[in-house]
Amino acid sequence: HSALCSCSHLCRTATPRESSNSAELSPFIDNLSYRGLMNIKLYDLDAASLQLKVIRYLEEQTQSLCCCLLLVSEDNQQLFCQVVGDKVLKAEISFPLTFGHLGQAVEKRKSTSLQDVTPEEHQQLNSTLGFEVLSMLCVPVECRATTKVVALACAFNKKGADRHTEVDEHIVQHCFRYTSSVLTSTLAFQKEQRLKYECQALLQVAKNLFTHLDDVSVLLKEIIAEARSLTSAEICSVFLLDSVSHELVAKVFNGGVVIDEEVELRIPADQGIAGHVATTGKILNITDAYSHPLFYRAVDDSTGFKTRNILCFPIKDEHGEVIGVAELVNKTNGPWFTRLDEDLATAFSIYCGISIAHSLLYKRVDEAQFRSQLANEMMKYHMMVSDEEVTRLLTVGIQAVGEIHPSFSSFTYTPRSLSDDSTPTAVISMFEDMGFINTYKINMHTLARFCLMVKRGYRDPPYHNWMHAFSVSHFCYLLCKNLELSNYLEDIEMFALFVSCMCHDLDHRGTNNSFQVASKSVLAGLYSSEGSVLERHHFAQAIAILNTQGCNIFEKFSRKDYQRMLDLMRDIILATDLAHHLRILKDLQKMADEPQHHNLLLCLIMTSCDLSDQTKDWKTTWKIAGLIYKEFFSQGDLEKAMGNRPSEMMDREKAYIPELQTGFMEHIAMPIYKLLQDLFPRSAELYDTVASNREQWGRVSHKPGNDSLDYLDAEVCHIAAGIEQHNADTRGRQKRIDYT
Ligand SMILES: *C1O[C@H](CO)[C@@H](O)[C@H](O)[C@H]1NC(C)=O
Ligand SMILES: *[C@@H]1O[C@H](CO)[C@@H](O)[C@H](O)[C@H]1NC(C)=O
Ligand SMILES: *[C@@H]1O[C@H](CO)[C@@H](O)[C@H](O)[C@H]1NC(C)=O
Ligand SMILES: [Zn+2]
Repeated sequence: HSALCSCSHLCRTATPRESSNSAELSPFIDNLSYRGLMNIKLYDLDAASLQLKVIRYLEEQTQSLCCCLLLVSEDNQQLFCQVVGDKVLKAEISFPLTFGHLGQAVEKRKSTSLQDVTPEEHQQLNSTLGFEVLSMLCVPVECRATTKVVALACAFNKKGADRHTEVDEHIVQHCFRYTSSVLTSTLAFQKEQRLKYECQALLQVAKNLFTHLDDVSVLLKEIIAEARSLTSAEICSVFLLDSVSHELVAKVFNGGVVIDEEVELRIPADQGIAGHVATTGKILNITDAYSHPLFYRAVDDSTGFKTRNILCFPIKDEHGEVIGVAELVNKTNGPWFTRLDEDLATAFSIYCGISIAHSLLYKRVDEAQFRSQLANEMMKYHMMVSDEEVTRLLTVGIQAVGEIHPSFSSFTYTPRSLSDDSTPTAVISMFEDMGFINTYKINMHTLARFCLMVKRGYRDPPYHNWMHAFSVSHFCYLLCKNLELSNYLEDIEMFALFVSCMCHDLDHRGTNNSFQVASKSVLAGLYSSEGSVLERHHFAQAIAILNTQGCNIFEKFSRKDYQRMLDLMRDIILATDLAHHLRILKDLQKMADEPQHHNLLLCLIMTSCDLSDQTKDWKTTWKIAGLIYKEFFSQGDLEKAMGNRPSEMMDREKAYIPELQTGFMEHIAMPIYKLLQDLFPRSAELYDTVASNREQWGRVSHKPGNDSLDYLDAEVCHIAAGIEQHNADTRGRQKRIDYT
């Protein structure tokens, strides 16, 4: 799963479909096909690639022209389809689960064939699939853990026969005996990614809203345009409540701002769907407008619109009073608005409410302090961790570190090899192993909630995401275990280090400090006068999390210790600005004679944790470079879009990665681990690995052409070829290539 291949599109085209040679189908599922099944690597795939593989396997094994998976939605209301045969659909198809016999196949857990469906359903299948369906077999797939039906596996048009057989059914069932759990977990992951994306979209919206706080109509237009695109609605409108006349006034109608007061559309605040929502304050999700008693048909008749479905939600102020109503009409990529859309709308209505209320109150808002308060309010809603999540994390109990991996405590262990899901458990194991839980009497629920909140506080840029924070924290743990840091540092300093590692890049946006200032971002507005803009924000976010109900892992501290803890965290997190590191470098070099200087030592340790990817094997270092430059280049793209010239390192058309990496390692990374080695001779192996990685970069850059790099293993070779290709292109300055 290389960095180069993280784009699933590339992966798909990189695995060409082999033509299936029509080997005779064995009446029994023999060892061979079992092994065939095991040979397709199912882990580490995204949902689409996984489905492609499973479908291809089913097509070969059941000798079918085409197969697909109809997935059952979370709320059991819909079937949806993302992949048909070898095609990943641009937009997923979905239909109600009550849809004829396929719905029954799910409900009754019974396989269905073409003979079972009505001619209308047959017709519908033909037109959806784009070919004449001659035979069909749809087998329900159960999730082994929950025994819920999670999908229907469908095979169409058996080759050389007019129908599928019982053997085919067995093949399908057999296939999912081994793959259903991977399938369900991948789908769950996909859903989580989508939620994360949507949350980020919301935060982005919140950010945009700040710039329009002075003009309520523009603000509303902005809000509704976002709501519309997030939920895929055809039409959108916003009504604000005029409490004097008790009417709803259309401020945005059909996507356009209503400016002309003359033609303002006003409806009584207690009539129709919008009126109902305004009165009850509850969201209304109407799947079939014409059959709904509240739907007022006259508007459609006069405008010629046809309304299929509606999602109408209240907009409330901070005190929960309804101040308006938003209406989304006609879901474009599905039969009606889903549960997910409702969740989005609910989150949205809170955001809208807060910004509208402020906008109405304060005509002009430019005070940084105020904006920051606003951002924090939004943050609180955005980041809520549910009790269930906390309970789920705690039910497994505290895992011993050796159980996570036998070499979990060794410098050679790569924490990034853990799955995202298992990182919170691992963090708790490290807390336990370092004795923090015991020493500081940390409540387990508080700890679990804190960890989940911190994880959630990270966005998803290629490099500065939670996985980075996790691996940095793990390295801190390694130093603690292997260098006996407790001989040098106080307990509370060690604790501050570890928590700071977890929090040190919170809410990083994938762009650097100069970019914040150049783009006049909200953060720059808040902190640019003090320098280290991002680091100050990371620290502020850490404090915001500690201040959130049920998250303060320092709650049992004395007042004095609490203050000490926060001071330490601030100093340590601010030290992650490399500019700070370079400022104190001279002092660090002097420290070898005077290791008692705790503050300097903490800074050095923090920086060595932050750059610790460089101390891992070459393959890891290489992959991480891919992620870092992916992030740099997207900042470069933004700078170009703003009309600025990015620095060479950020410019995908100019950067020569091996040279940049060599420079970085020689001038920044190697001196750091050298210093560490001078202070702690036991850390010598770290310096050695960094130095050897630097050698590797040198070899990449001096290798002429892009022929085989046989000193690397196969996978790295593949990545190397990508970099070589990139470099060749860069040198030739002929062709723009996406490194990632
Ligand atoms: C939204 O529609 C779905 C599907 O009919 C229904 O189950 C759900 O209860 C509706 N939600 C609301 C809040 O009306
Ligand atoms: C809503 O969807 C229906 C059916 O797809 C379509 O005929 C109608 O024009 C749409 N309504 C609007 C307002 O776009
Ligand atoms: C941050 O980005 C700017 C703009 O591309 C660049 O000039 C600068 O060198 C970068 N700073 C660091 C510390 O990487
Ligand atoms: Zn970092």
